[in-house]
Amino acid sequence: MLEIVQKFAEEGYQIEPEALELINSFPGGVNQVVEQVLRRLDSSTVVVRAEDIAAFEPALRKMLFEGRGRKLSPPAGMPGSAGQSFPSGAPRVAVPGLSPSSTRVAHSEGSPALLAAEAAHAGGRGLDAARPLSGVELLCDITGRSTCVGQYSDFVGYFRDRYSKLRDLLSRRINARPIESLGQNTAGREVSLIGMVMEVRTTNKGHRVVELEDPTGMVTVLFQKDSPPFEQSLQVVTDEVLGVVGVSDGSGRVFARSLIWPDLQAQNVNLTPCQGGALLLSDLHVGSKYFLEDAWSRFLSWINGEVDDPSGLAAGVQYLVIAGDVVDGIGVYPGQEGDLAIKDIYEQYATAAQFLKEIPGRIKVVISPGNHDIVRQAEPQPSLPPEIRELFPPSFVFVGNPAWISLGGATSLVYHGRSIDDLVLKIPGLSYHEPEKAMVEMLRRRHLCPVYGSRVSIAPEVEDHYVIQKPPSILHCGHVHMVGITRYKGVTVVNSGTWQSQTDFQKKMNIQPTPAVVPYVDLATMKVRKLLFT
Ligand code: D5M
Ligand code: FE
Ligand code: ZN
Repeated sequence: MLEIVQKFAEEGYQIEPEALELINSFPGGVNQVVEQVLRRLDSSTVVVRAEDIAAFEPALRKMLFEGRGRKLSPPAGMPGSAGQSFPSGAPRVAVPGLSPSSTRVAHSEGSPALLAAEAAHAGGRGLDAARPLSGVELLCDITGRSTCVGQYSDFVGYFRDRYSKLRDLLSRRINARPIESLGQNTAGREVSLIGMVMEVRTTNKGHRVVELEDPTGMVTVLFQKDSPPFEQSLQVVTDEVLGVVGVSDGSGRVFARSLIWPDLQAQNVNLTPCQGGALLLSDLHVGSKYFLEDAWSRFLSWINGEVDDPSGLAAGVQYLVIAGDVVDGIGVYPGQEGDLAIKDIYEQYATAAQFLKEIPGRIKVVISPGNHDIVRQAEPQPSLPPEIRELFPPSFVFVGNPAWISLGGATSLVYHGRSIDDLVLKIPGLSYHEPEKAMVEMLRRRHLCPVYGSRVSIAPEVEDHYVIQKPPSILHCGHVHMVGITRYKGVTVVNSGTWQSQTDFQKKMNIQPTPAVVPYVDLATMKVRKLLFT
């Protein structure tokens, strides 16, 4: 019993005796149950109550027995409504994000020179370094668990799960009523609602209108031009789940007074003791003419201790995580053949394996796929298939996209980041040049891909794997080929750039990559440094 209390205390939670009893009543390993409960708890929880455990009970039992762990009522005509199948084929070190321009210093013989790097973890961690965890653990991904076939009912189920998970998070912040209860008797009264955004538009007079839906009905929410939440309402995107407080007119309209995103609590302090350093990479694009082999060699020389390392960081690296686009793939975009140095995708992976084999064996390597990799394009994506994995050293860990992993106890949410394309397009003020800002929007919305059905095709799985139910210590994305680092309410937010120089296509799109720059995260302090191998 005491051990369980201690485990919760270490994660910053108190636990009620009734909840303890419930945990003990599960058949199977208590440790496993505790671990699963901790994964599912929201950081805003202070005291873990019996009802919290009860809410997780079906999932926990399933996990224990199985050995592991309109949109809400869709209108006719939406994808899948006719029952068709879902298309599944289809160092130099610089201060992170805090200083917008990092000074460049010429590197000597492949050794990354150090500049500066002080972005202390807001909450502080490593308070109990006496019991460090080690190793990589996959906490959750889609691999082997995809069930959807793209039927109408799958879409309804998917959106209901998205709604209910996000409503649960918002319910901690507002006490909402069902939309169906907004009858005549509410005219002139203040009401609170939680709904999914069906539509956003601007009226001729410049007011913003948001159509919100919950499982009981729909309502039109008006953000008047001169009202306090008007500016915020410009950031609203379709399919996200929001809270609104406003005045009902009793006939299906609400005049908004405030808008509430699920967001994170003010400060998420993760007290899990972690040690070592993690290198965050993505978008190697091996096989592309633009893959920067020389820079990669400099990186390998550094990580293998073959060059001077005044920072002393190389020796402390324990983890290396790749957030997708390991290879350039084939047929990903029109005319790609002209950009390929290796035209066979298996050869691309074999070459990538050769490059990655050079990483010292003590470093745990994790590989998650992206939109150029050889897995289904619909997300969530499973991990790379066995015939590809066997090209790599057996110690490598292959996970899906997105994936929750633990790096010696620090939770990292790894997502390739294709939704950044949609966020940049839809949210004013965001740009490819500051991908970390788009990633903060994911955290505010507690969702990796708030906009449904745009650039990213999300398979309607039973569960919405994109809801950020518990804040991770690290949110790690790639895809946009630009390094971006910031910290948001205790979460270390990193976009890990690329190893591919600017392609013709990116030139046309005015995308200026920052290749061969590797973010290094010190897991004890959550300080991030940029190592430059350019
Ligand atoms: O994506 C690399 C970068 O190129 C990323 O910023 C998105 C952008 N990109 C990729 N494909 C497209 C299309 N079709 N339109 C606009 N922008 C795009 P990567 O996935 O590595 O190719
Ligand atoms: Fe890429
Ligand atoms: Zn990509």
